[in-house]
Amino acid sequence: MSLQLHRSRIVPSIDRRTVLGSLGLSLIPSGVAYAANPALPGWYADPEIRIFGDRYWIYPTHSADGPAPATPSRFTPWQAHERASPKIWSPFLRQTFLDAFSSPDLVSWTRHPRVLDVKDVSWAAYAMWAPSAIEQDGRYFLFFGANDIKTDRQRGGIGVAVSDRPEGPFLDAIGKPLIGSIVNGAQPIDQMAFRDDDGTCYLYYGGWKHCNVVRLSRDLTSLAPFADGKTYKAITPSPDYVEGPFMLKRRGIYYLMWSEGEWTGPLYSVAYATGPSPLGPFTPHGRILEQDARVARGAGHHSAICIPGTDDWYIVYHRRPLSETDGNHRQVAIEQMHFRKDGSIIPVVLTDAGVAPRRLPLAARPLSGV
Ligand code: FUB
Repeated sequence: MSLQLHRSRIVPSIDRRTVLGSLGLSLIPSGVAYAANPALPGWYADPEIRIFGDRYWIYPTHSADGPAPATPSRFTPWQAHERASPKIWSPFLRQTFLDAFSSPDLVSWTRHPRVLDVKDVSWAAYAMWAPSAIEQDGRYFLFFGANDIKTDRQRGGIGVAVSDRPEGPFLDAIGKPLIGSIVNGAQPIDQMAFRDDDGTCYLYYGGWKHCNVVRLSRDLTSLAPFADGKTYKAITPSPDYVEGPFMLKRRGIYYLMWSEGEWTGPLYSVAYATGPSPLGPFTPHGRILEQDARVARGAGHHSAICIPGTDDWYIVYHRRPLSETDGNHRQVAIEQMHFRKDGSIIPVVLTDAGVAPRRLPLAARPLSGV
């Protein structure tokens, strides 16, 4: 089952011309149809954008309030037992599945419900968060967080699921968490899979103000030690780092990005650092995405994509409408992201207009992770 959504509308082009003109960028002809922001309908957060074949894919966290899932997942006795803990914040009990969205042009999105469900992950019971998808040898791997673990005594952490198709269904690949404990102070959440140009895949992850990176095995279902024998490397790039790491590579420079602030509040934001290798060392350069009192608050936990064969970048992130204060009321938005000549990132302008339709070049299959 899928739901076709078309959210484009004609917007007054003068606004975007003014904004882009102030950035020294080329003008856009008037009358162009843009996707409205939010780009996706419903409450979703932590969006990761990917290109698979000729389509864009967004894998977000389901981010609704309230005590129960909209449509109940089936629970085993163990899952039901875990869910009965009074310590769990009720909105997290709704997060028993992940939806995905696909689009040929960044404007018209098709919803693919429940690409992953706790019914197919025996050790996951709630708080399914921040999916990260990557293709390897014709199969699709979805890394996800579950159970919001606070101690090593709890079962949960980061899992990996696999499917033959980007729309799933994804099934648990190893029957247990891939990372199920707290290492270097990092809560095992907010994973992001990145493939470097040499084919090596890394997983960046970490909440609680600590960021780790691990190397993935060739089949992406286990951790492969680094050359020095270590499996986990602490790479927290800044004292302000909180969670949501994202890695991109441009012109040989590694950009480690992350979210700062409290995700339920207005000040949530995105900052970045650069380094000469996937392991750093990383030099912080400050924030590039934050609230705009005229548009939305709590802008953060993002991902980014480069159109293959170009230097055109898009950032996908979540934000809270000005009318909302509920922490879980988060929506997914898309903007263009621009680099200066010196490689630094120009702070992103939050818009209600969104982006113009952008089809992928034929046979777009990027080698690197994004
Ligand atoms: O969506 C659940 C959590 O909120 C994510 O793991 C954090 O990054 C924050 O966005």
